[in-house]
Parts: sequence; structure tokens; C-alpha cells
Amino acid sequence: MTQRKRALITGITGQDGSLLAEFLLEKSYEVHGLVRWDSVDTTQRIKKRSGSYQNLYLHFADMNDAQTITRLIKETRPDEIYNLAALTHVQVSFETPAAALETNALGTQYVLEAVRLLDMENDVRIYQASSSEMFGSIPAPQNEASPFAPCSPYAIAKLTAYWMARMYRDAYGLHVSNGILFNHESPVRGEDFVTRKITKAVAAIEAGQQDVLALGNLESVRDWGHARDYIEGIWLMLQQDAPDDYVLATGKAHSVREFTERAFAHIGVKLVWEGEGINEIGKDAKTGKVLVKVDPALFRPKDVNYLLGDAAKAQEKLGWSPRISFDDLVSEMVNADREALRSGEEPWQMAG
Ligand code: NDP
Ligand code: GDR
Repeated sequence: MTQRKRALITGITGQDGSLLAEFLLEKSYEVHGLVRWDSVDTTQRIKKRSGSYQNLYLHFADMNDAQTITRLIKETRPDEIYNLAALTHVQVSFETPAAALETNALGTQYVLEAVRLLDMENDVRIYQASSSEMFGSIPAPQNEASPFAPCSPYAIAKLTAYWMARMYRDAYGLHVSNGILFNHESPVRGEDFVTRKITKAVAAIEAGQQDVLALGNLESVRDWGHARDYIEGIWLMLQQDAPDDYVLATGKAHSVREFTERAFAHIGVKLVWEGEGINEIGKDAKTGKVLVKVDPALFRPKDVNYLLGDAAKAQEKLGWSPRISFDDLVSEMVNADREALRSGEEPWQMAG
């Protein structure tokens, strides 16, 4: 009988961590997750989605605590480590730059060094969650050969971790792969990211529970995919004999404005825009009611304006390509938020 594979996931309570845990448990992995203690229970999402599996184990740890990370890698002896934990909100990273560096950069170095200290270089494969934000305003489409020009504390910290992973691969032979992922969303996306903020507001406005959606930079363009597709790509990277770096993206670009229009269209509302800049508003074409406004407080000190990925390498080498379209992504997210309002359950409590 072949032995059950063992995975260790940092950031298991987040969007990708909870979806990846479910994906790996479905594949009969034994899954260990690092969770940090909080005064509210942050493990609800993962427990609700995957708690019925026998092979899920959660351990208290923090990415800023090298000793505990080392001890847990020693105790769990994983075949695969997925390093997903990070301070992930780009705007927040401008307010807490040192925390972004500590968690996203140093935290990654703790994981890599632990593997070396424990002489596990040949026993474990590591996924490092790198980001399209590392490209900054480099012209699109961006791929593995594009230069980097990070322009937020988040992206600078992620780029440090990216290079740290490459250095451990080249210098010490670690099997570590960087996934340079473009934005990927789902009904369990955190509520502060723009897609989920929009779909949640659209559902609440339809239900008469919210009047207006306030947004920042409407012109910002992102390459938005579905997290379910990306989880499979992440896993595929660690199934390769040799470690490497891969971009995962859809190759399709949409602005925040387009995402908003599409989400409202899903509930039968056509938006028309009036005014300019911070005075711009979005109105219901039929009733004239103001549904969207611009809030200057939501602009970043420096934003990345246009991200569009080229995932040809992942397609060729991993056989990966995204299946879920932009329209289906938006519809699924709006429907999940509608259902959440109706049922009183959060989207992560629902199946699917
Ligand atoms: P989430 O924000 O949903 O989850 C982040 C996770 O990191 C949470 O589990 C959080 O725990 C954990 N975490 C944060 N700080 C610490 C810490 N100090 N110690 C331990 N755990 C910590 O992010 P996503 O799931 O969206 O992203 C997963 C990874 O992929 C991240 O590294 C992100 O930067 C990267 N990425 C994401 C993309 C996306 O579009 N989603 C695109 C490109 C890269 P808690 O629940 O306690 O807060
Ligand atoms: P991003 O995602 O910064 O790309 O990082 P986010 O959804 O936060 O912003 C996308 C774009 O929308 C603009 N925007 C707003 N953003 C938020 N959050 N709230 C608003 O009200 C709003 N209005 C406009 C932003 O200015 C930005 O241009 C995400 C995270 O998951 C990172 O961890 C990950 O690395 C990258 O995606 C790839």
C-alpha cells in the first residue's frame, strides 16, 4: 500500500489555504495547518469546510516565530509544504510595512531555513506563494521572464521571499517552486478585497440592506481568475520532478469598473456613470438611484494599474489552464452572497 502523502499548509485559514486543504483531503492527503491564535475563532472556515475529514490537523503557530515553525516541520515531516501565510492586503501593507516584511519575507525564510536545518532538503517539496504584484507597472502581459518593479510594502516583501526561495533552490538544492499568481477570487475571498466587497454589496443593495457601494480606483485593471482553478495549478507545481517558477493567470483583463458593472448586471441592474474622478457616481439606469460612489480614502499611496498575465509556461509544462470564465466567477460570487443573506450563513459555510 502506498503511504498517504502529508502536506503542511501555512495560511490554512485563508481563501487559498482552506480551498487547498479541501482539495488535498479529497486526494487522501494527511493535511497539517498552521493557525495563529486569535480572540475570535479564525479556524471556523477551515473546520466548517474540512473538519469532517479524519486527516486534518491544526497547530498553533505564527509566521514570526521561527522556533515553532521549525518544530512543527520537524514533528509533521511533510512531503509538501505550501507557504501561503502572509499579510495579503496591499493597502494595509502601506500602513504596517514592517509587519508585511516580517510575515511575508522573514516568515518565508524561516520555513526555508527550517528545512535546511532539519536536513530535509531531499524529503520535502515547497510551494512559495508569490504574486503578480511583484511586477508593479511593468508593461503587460507579464510572465516569468518579465522584470519586477514592486511598488508596495506587500510586493517588496513578496519579492524578497521569491528571491529567497530561488536562492535556497540554487544554493542548497531545495525543491521549492514560486507560483506567481495573478488575482484569484471565490465566494470565500476575504471581504476587504475589491471583488468580494463588490459582490457582497450588490447582494445587500438588492436585499435593501445597503444603499451605496463606495470604491477607490475604478480604472485599475486586474487579471481575475477563479481560486479553484489556481489551487489545482499550485498542486501541479509540486508534482513536477524539478522545481521551477510559474505564472498562473487567465490572460484576460478587466477593470474594477467592469467588475462592478458585471456584478450589478447579474441582479438585473444596468449602471450608468456620471461625473469624473472622485466625483464620479454610478446610477441605476432605470431608477436614477445612486448605487456607487468614489471614496478618496480607498485610493492607495501608489497603485498597480494594469496586471495581465501570460500563463503559457504553466500551460505547456503543467498542462494547466483556467476553466472558469470571468462572467461565471462574478455570477457565482454574487449568487453566494445572495444566498448568504437569505440563509444567514457565510459563503464558506456552504458547500461548493
Ligand atoms: P488570505 O488573506 O485569505 O489568507 C492569508 C492567510 O495568512 C490567513 O490564513 C492568515 O491567518 C495567515 N496569516 C497572516 N499572517 C500570519 C502570521 N503572522 N502567522 C500565521 N499566519 C498568518 O490570502 P489568500 O488565501 O488570498 O492568499 C494566499 C497566499 O497567496 C498569500 O501569501 C497571498 O499573498 C498569495 N497570493 C494571493 C493571491 C490572490 O489573488 N488570492 C494572488 C497572488 C498571491 P488569519 O486567518 O489568522 O488571518
Ligand atoms: P490586489 O487586490 O491589491 O490586486 O491584491 P484588491 O482586490 O485589494 O485590489 C484590486 C484593485 O482594486 C482597487 N480598488 C479597491 N481595492 C479594495 N481592496 N477595496 C476597494 O474599495 C477598492 N476600490 C478600488 C485597488 O486599488 C486595486 O487596484 C490581491 C491580494 O490578494 C494580494 O495578496 C495578491 O498578491 C494580489 O491580489 C495578486
